[in-house]
Amino acid sequence: MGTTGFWIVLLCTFTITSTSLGASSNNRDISAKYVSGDNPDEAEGFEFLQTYDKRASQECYLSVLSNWAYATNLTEENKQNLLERSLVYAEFQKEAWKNATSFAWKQFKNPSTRRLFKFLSILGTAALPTEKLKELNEISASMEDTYSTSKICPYSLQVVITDESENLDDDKSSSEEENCTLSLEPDITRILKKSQNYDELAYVWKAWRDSSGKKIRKRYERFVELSNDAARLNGFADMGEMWRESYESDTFLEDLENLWKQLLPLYENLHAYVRRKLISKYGNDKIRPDGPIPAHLLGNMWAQDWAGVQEFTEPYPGKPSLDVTPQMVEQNMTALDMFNISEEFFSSLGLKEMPPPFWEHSVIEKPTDREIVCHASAWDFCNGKDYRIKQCTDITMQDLITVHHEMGHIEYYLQYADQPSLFREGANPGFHEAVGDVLALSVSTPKHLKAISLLNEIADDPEGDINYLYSIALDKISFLPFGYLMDLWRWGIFSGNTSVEEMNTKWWELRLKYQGVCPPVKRTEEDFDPGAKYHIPGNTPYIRYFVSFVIQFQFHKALCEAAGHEGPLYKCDIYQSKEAGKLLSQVLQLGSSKPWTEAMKIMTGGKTNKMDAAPIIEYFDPLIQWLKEQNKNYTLGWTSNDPTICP
Ligand code: KAW
Ligand code: ZN
Repeated sequence: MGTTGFWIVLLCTFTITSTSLGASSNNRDISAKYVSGDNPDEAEGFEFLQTYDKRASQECYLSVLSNWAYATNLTEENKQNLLERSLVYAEFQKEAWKNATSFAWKQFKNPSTRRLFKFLSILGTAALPTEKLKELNEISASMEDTYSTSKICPYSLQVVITDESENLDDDKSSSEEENCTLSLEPDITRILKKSQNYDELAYVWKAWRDSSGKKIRKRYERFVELSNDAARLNGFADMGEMWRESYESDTFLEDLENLWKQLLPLYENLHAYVRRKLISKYGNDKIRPDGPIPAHLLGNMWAQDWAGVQEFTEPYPGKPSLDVTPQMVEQNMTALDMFNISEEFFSSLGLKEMPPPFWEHSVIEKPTDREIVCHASAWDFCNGKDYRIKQCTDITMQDLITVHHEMGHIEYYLQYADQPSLFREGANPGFHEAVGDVLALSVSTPKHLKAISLLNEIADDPEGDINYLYSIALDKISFLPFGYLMDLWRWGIFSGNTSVEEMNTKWWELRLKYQGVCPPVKRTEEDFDPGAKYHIPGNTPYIRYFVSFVIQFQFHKALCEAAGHEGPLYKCDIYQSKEAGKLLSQVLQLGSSKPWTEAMKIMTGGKTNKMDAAPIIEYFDPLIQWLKEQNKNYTLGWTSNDPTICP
């Protein structure tokens, strides 16, 4: 999360802005894209940018500070401060926009100067009249608040309540409330991962949606209207189109669809295999052999990654487990230890260490004395000094990977710190999401885990390799359709192709079509299930993760080649390779100063400037062959007549 102009608005939930632009006295069209004026003086334009940069960094600092204060302590006072600060920041942005768009910048000679003006000429939500902007900011803050403070009652209490529901007295409601304190992180997440009780899982799955998404529905409808108003004032058809602009590509939608088509066979084979294992566990009265998988049985609240089913679905059981969570707990590892492990990997590549303010100010454990936004994030305070992570770290292998993910964001910040503020962004949002994950691909290898004493013994044989690839597939392949459909859904809402009366049904149509999952209890338009996933109330675009999951394998392959790795891609560990570190750093240092296609070209040594599914397919190839063999006498894919309830 950072804060400068349009590109930031796309990244940061609350760094939104404005007052009435209509008052601007000149006749520049405020509802055109990339507005420019008639001042041809490039030297003056350059000077303006220098002044802008200093002010922008200061304003950004104050804005991010108020965001941080609220996100790490969800009080009414902090919310009011944030809302006020957002309006001040919007004023600054509008002022900057007015000045910037007086220049005939499209005729400027210097390409970097043109690019800076291009970024500045999109105002973002600050284009809204003040009243609407205020309303948008308030809705954003309140949706995030509802999501982040949502709690549910334990299943055990539910059983008691239904058993004794006839003779309950007044004491019940108070004892019920006292016990209804389960939060998503860590309680509910742990239940989803660990419980193998069909009914308990269905209860928790529904209770979470009742207490989060359902409550947000009405506010989200208004939020969409206001967001679209803003997008139109910026010259876009709707907010979905405005979001997609950060990829600077005319073929983005086609490219995504093509990638998905190439990856579908991998997903279908994993889906069919896991479905069979789940039928063995839960029975064929619960799951059809050619049907979708009930969404609550995959070990994750959104069925977005399936690591939770690893233990009982492993291809070759009885080998050393690849989930090192027990070792971490046994070693009494702390959140701080996990952050130190991650930092050590970055420095082994010759990359930058986390600066002292990072260690001083980051929140890496869930506080017990206040409510915070637990969903992990990485923050750039725009002053070249202050960088922080906020994470309610649980002592699990999955969270160790998340620590690397978040630290990847900080490393990107540190690498592009010398760029002008407008270029302190990822080459595209998917690049930002990919950095930490690329390192985590090396960290997760059995050899590396053994080297850092998290595994005692490794199964260095073909069966062990399949187990390993399978465990990574449960993180990466399972995620792909979810990473794709989140924004397919949102783009449909923003464009109006999906009407508000069918928001939830459409969600389940996409969940069925792409993921092949179904809800364990009937869903209706009273519910709002997308709102039960952080990025919807948090207003964070999601296609970046789909992009990241594809390109991180391109990066992994390129860095492994730089490191001189030989042999299969999945065995590569770039630990301590200064060559790999140098290449990565070259790309990160660019920030968004060049279109991402150029960054991709540098990363791949000129081989391609596109997103390419070939490396992820290559990485998983032995597993794909194995799964195909396992599935040869079984149905691939799924059918269902009604996406809003499991058949
Ligand atoms: C995922 C990603 C990597 C590995 C495993 C994964 N499993 C699932 C995901 C996708 C996604 C998720 O949980 O559904 N991951 C995250 O949300 C991690 C959080 C984040 O680092 O991406 C965070 C989200 C966020 C964005 C804006 C406001 C608040 C939270 N993004 C950043 O902190 C961030 C930092 C710099 C630039 C852009 C984003
Ligand atoms: Zn991230």
